Amino acid sequence: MDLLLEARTIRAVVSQLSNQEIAMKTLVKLSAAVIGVALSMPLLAQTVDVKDAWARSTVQGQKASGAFMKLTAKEGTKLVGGSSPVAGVVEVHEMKMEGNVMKMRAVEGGLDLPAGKAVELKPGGYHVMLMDLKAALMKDTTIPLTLVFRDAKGTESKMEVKVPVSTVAPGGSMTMDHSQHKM
Ligand SMILES: [Cu+2]
Repeated sequence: MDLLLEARTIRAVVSQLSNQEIAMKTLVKLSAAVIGVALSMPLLAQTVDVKDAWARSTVQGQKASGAFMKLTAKEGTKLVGGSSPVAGVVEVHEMKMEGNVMKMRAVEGGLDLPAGKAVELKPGGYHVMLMDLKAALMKDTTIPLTLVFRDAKGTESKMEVKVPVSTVAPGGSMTMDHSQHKM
């Protein structure tokens, strides 16, 4: 978990710089470096398999978006939160019909990931909510996203994933447009 501590330290240092634009650019570069190191370390324990991750692109001024993926835990755990240098707040959300109104809210206590069972986060259902976006999420870029898991014993672990930004789900199926969703 040294890499995550390093990322946190970098973030703390960068946040102290006065010029926000320079800070953001530096942060993006440093984050890329940290991910590069993480990917080159295959021995790092991966207890949750992340597949088909993507985040929805945003337009300038849009403050929120969603990230989607398929998660399969080796041992039962919960997705309890996350963080990303591109967003001020990252939460695990679910969307549900209440009467005939689609409502979104934080998943209390975290999203259950039963052992060996794929759990899909997708538009209109569970999603990782990216709020207080620092810049528009541009199509065909990738964003770093740190997922936070908590196992049955209450031990937290983190995993950093690179999430491609796209306008639609990979495969291009018809999906609900998250950008229309009012906070
Ligand atoms: Cu949401």
